[in-house]
Amino acid sequence: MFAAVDIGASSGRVILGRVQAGGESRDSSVELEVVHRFPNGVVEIDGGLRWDFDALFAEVLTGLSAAATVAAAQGEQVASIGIDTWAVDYGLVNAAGELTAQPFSYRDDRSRTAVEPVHRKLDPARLYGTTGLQFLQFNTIYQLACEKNLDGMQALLIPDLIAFLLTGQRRTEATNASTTGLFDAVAGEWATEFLTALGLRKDLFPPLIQPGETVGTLLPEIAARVGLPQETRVVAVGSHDTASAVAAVPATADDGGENFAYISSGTWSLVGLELKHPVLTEASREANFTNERGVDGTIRYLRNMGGLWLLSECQRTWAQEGFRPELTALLTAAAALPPGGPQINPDDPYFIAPDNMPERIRAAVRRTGEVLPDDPAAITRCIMDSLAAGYARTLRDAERLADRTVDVVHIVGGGSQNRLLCQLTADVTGKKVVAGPVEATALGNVLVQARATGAVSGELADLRALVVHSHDLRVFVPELSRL
Ligand code: ADP
Ligand code: LRH
Repeated sequence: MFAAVDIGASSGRVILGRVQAGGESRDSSVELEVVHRFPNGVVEIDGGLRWDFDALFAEVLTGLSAAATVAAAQGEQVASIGIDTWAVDYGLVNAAGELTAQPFSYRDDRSRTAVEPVHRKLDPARLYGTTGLQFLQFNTIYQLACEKNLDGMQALLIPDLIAFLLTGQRRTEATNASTTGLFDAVAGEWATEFLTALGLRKDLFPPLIQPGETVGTLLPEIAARVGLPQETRVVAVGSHDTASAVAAVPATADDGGENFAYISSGTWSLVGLELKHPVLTEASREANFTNERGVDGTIRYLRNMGGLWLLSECQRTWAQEGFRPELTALLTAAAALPPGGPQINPDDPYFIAPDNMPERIRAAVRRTGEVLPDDPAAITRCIMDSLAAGYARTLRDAERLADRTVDVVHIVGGGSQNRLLCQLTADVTGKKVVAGPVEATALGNVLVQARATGAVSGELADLRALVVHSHDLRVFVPELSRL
């Protein structure tokens, strides 16, 4: 069995994965069992929006203990551990190996003011030509420019920081490195000239490691604490959660081979294609597409779009006002409203910070000259219409920029349970939508571990076939009458 530590911006889980490889691929399967779940979110610490990393790491240990207990009860062992989280953010570790502060969240506003100074040293066109990274004000490169003192420090991306505390080994996993703005998309190496240009040490980040390689084995004190043998390996997976999610997109040869698109739908919506080579054209930069690294050296050609953060933040505000609608009931009420209502731009940086989201959405609609009632169902519908319209625009751009035709759109992650969003996406794109699995990220994490330990073999397509065999997927076809 394999333990997947998967922490998103809204929640984390430790999941046990069991992989069975049959002689025929249809006899193979990958099953998950969630052994520990915990909430996550940004918190105000020392005057900044940060992640309570110490609390998250304690949850990881609790989860690994649970994994050890559950596996042992079934007469099995945890063969290895893989870790994935959201991208971009990092913790600073000193020479003694101590985390010097709780890591800043990308939702903190500090990096906005660092964009211009960085661009004065490194022209955005030059940056894009090498990194292929979508401009987002919180990319690691801008966050690092806010650091006052990096002497003797190393920056560890969040999954790498967890792996370091478990094993004592410092590495930077490549799929997540590709979100820093300091990674060469073609060479697959650090863009050291950019580190130098910004006055950063070349060894600010630890050396790269690829998904499937071993980070190390458990430190004795960690092994004792969680009840796992010290030889238990931490294996690098697609440690950027989106890389693991895309690795488990249940695309099949029936989807027209490579003619599938995906939407990894959670706090953010990651909307795009899997390519063999990056697209670094000026047109691609203007459309703000990213070329992040996927498992097996693939390119995740996508746009990071606004996501269900818009809704979860509304829910948080409504709860503070004493109104706690059940999510399914809210979505049903939103689905009953007529189409053609007002829309917002879900990508507007105006929505990044946590603050009265319903009012911010209504204000954004007012600026378009329309009126959105102060009613949770209407606001929910506005979010869903806006997301679906954004998905359609982005997919059209992706097809044009990468010269691909998309036959089917796979929606994975928490948002794949949102029937309204899935149906609207089918309606507005005019394409078949296949929803699920919810836990694609953990599946991608487990499958890469399984392949690393020899439990399964093959290419990404073979790993994806296991997902297709083991999970129920829901199909949505366009209902043009609803538009
Ligand atoms: P992240 O990894 O970014 O934390 P997830 O992939 O876990 O995000 O997705 C979380 C989102 O999934 C929630 O904000 C919510 O909108 C959506 N979601 C969760 N459960 C359901 C459900 N039963 N029905 C519809 N949507 C759901
Ligand atoms: C999704 C995600 C996304 C990044 C964002 C910071 O969880 O990793 O791919 O752009 O968080």
